[in-house]
Amino acid sequence: MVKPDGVRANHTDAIKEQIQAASFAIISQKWVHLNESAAIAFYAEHSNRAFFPSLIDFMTSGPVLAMVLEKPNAVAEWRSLIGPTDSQEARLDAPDSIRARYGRDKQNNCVHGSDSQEAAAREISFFFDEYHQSEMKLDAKYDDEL
Ligand code: YYY
Ligand code: MG
Repeated sequence: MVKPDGVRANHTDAIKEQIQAASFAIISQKWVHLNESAAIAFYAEHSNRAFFPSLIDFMTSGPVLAMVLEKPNAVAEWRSLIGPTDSQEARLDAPDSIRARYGRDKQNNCVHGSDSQEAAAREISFFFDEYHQSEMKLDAKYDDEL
């Protein structure tokens, strides 16, 4: 997922180029504007953390681009391409990573990546199953660019 900061700063095209250069296939993609309940559901595992309210504000602050990426060992490969959670740490440890290049800090880190096969299955279902669509507002603003 390209998060609201990445979309706002127009980094989506550069990120997609990096995705394709790393030999991922983009299987599905969708613009979505998460509402509060959708953002809370997506990040439920972090609901007790001090940063949670701020994370929810951030994640609902604008549209995101959700994508299904395919590649052998995709979860680990994508986590490696995006780099560490904190963009400032990423700039030190993984300077070519997406978070190093386009993120700003721990919260504004530009992209999300599922952290396991199970999380990937859950998160793909969250964004792409009809059942969940009432949880979020589809944002057709840029659909012609997909
Ligand atoms: O999976 P990843 O995104 O790398 O990090 P998580 O530890 O799962 O945290 C999810 C999300 O929460 C992170 O991308 C930004 C935000 N966050 C934060 O704002 N402040 C922190 N100290 C830790 C995480
Ligand atoms: Mg995570």
